[in-house]
Amino acid sequence: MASSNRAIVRGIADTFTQAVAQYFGDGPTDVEAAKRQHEGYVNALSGFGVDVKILPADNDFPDCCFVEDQVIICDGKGLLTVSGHDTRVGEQEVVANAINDDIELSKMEPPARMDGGDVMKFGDTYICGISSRTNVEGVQVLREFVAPLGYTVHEIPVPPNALHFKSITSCPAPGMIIAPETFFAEDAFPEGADLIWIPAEEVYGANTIAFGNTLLVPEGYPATHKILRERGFELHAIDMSQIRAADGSLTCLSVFY
Ligand code: CIR
Repeated sequence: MASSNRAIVRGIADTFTQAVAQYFGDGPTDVEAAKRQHEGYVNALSGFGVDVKILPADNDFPDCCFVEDQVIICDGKGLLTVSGHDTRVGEQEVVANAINDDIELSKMEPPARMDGGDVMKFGDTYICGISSRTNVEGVQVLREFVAPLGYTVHEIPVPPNALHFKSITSCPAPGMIIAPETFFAEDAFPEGADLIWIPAEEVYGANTIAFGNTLLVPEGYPATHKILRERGFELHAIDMSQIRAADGSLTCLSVFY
């Protein structure tokens, strides 16, 4: 769910074809198309009433559009992560500078590592994936960050065929989680979660952003869209094909703060 009505995003680098990619895609092939898709994303957020601040891309960082990975926001405070991929560590400063007038920031230190794509707010719990990018030390820092604010952390293993926990899930409404069949054990999720299972072959369709009863969804996942409509959601679909080719999902492209 969108957790506030202001967000930062960051443009697509001219070097986007060099983005890290090993899960959903083999790497983007068309930077201009990626830029158009990113513009479509920004327009969609704006159309939902989000005040979007656009940070300039940096061609030294092909993955710089994926701002979500750099900071975890909790009730007006921010935890800057230690990026889970070495090539992405230098993306953070620009993100931190863009929000530090509004958000009190603290900084994770190595050996802790985390990508924001592994962290989902779920009521008074933060579900945190343990993945190739987020380690147990990172989860411990997250726990210490959210505990004084009244939240607990629920760890969940991310299967080896997925990048981040939220690459393959989302929370479309309080208490609900969209997840692909076969990727998780049912009891891996917090007790009482209302799980909306989608077909494994449409795994990319699991990541959505909710604006009230309307979900921003990636174009092209018909079985998932049918399931979500049957659950009573309205859908707003956008083309994410070039972003997907860089292993990016809808939530990866913004930080709501
Ligand atoms: C990466 O491998 O780090 C980028 N190509 C994709 C990051 C996607 N971010 C996210 O899921 N939060």
